[in-house]
Amino acid sequence: MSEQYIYPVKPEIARHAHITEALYQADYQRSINDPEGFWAEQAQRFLHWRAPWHTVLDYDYPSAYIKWFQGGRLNVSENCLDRHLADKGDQLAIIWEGDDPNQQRRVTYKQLHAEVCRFANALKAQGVGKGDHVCIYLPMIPEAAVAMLACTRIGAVHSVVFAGFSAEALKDRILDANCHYLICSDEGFRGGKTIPIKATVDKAAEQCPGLSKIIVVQRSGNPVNWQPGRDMWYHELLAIADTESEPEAMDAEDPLFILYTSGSTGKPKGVQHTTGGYLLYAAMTHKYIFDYQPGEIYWCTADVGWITGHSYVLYGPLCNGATTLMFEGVPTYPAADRCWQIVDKYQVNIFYTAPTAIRALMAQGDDFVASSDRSSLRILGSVGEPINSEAWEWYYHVVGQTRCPIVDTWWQTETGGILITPLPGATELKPGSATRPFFGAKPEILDAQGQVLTGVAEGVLTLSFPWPGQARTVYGDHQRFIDTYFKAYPGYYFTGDGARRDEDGYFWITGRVDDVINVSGHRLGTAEIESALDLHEHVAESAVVGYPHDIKGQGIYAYVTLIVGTVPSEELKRELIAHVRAEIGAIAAPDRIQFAQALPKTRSGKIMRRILRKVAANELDTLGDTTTLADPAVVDDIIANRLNR
Ligand code: 6R9
Repeated sequence: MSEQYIYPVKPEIARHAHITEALYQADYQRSINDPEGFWAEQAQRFLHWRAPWHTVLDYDYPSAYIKWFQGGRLNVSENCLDRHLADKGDQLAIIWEGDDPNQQRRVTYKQLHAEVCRFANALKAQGVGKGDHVCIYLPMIPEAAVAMLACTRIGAVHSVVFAGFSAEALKDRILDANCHYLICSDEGFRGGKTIPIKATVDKAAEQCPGLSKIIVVQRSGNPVNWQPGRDMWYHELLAIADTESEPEAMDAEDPLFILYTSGSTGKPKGVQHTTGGYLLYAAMTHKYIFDYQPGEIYWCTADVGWITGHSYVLYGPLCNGATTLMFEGVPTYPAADRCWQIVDKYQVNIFYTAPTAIRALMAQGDDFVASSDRSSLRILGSVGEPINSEAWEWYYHVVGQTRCPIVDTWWQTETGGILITPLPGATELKPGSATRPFFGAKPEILDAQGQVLTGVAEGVLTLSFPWPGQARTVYGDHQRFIDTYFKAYPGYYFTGDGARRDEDGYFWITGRVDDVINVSGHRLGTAEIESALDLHEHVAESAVVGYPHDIKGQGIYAYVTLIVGTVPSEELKRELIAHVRAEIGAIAAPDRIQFAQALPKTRSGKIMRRILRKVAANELDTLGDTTTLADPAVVDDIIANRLNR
């Protein structure tokens, strides 16, 4: 990497930054040499505790036993709301911008606290208690924040399901997490379209006998089906709810939420996070990585249905008493200048989004950006997938006018918060590199045999020591948690990502090394999409791989063999795409479907995905060894009929 690609720290940012290079060096060393002392100090600084902990950390990676701040008691909503009332009661907690540019709401800490207290009481009145599981299927409206915080107030565990998932996917998640309660809206709005939320819930609920109460937020006001006794209006429950609510003092290790994510097998994993460690990690990373300063307007574009929405729309910012912007819509509606209009409208200082959005906006041309002022912007962030240097440079030069450092933040649902990232006042930037570990993070690159590689190296990315935000288990399947993350490389947490470390010790994430693909920053297991396709009556077998896609990062390429006698057609392709949408959701719809006579398999019957990936990427000269194939002619047919050329 030559010098010209290094962007030095900006003195004007470093001058007021929470963390400078000298501080980073000193505190990073301390966080590694004395993790317990370091984290105890942070836990005191960032959180309000009802009772002190007796043990900072107790862990055993082989059995995936991880406990932080045992004995400590605290409440998440109290930390995010009550303790700000004295000095920030009238400050905005949430700025909400509707899909329709003429709709907005401003919610102060006082107002948010009042509504959360009332809704917490409403939930209690419906029988929701400590430890109960509540499914939340809501669009990006302030009530999503209220619902999540109200759960934490009474010690209920939320499982937020992204409102773009289908009824089928929602049903699976309700059943797996054993939710008896669900909170949704009548409808949602996105990009000018109306999304049928309650209707989807009704369909899922048909197959969820345990789901006894559904609370519905009125968003559109259009009529929806109603099952008296089961369905209740949010506003009606609020109207009769008490305003006083004592937060439940939770154990630091009590479950806080479950969030489903894709793995390399077909069944999504309910990643479980706990109370104390997660909140500390979300708050501390938010403050230092975005260099959040009091009074600033902070906007993370993620949906609350993903971990980024949990940690960096809601919990981190609110725990720090920040003003967080929640956007209901999409970056291209009504036009591709929407984000910058919003930045100007609310004088946003910190903007955090995904590379796929940056690439989509870049493709629309600079005029959409140039028509706005954006001088309020100070820090830019990126998350969800590797950012290509072209998109990075555009983000830096065009959006940020070379004024704003970009924090390229690497992390995962399972890590709870950011682990590898630049710090605005400390880190020299290299476009495309997530740079260096955050405090307490000990990334190691291992080779396939599990040997630790030092210096300049490329291999699988692991972490050799716990951090407070780390997930504690997969709900209902601790063995799967062990098998997925702690078995392949004993003594290490295995991320599923590959990485390279350069001569400056900077990390470059190279992408997933398992059968997970990253489409527009969304994690999808290829096995999940295959199972959906295989359910279709005309499908004999399928294999799904990712291929390079200009906007989405990776597109979905499905190879499908049909039941004998089925005639392949464009119409059938459309039907299969619609079928996957119905089974999982629009985010999983294949971009390309290739009908094949057969799939390339080894003699032992394993599909050779390596070859399918190469064909999908149109990299035919690097197909590699095909001699282990049972029938090499199969590949010739697949190459002849490939769609990407
Ligand atoms: C936060 C989030 C996690 C996977 C992760 C990796 C990819 C996320 C990245 C990145 C390169 C970054 N990923 N951030 N790759 N650079 N800055 O996205 O969580 O949905 O669980 O996805 O996303 O492959 O393993 P999640």
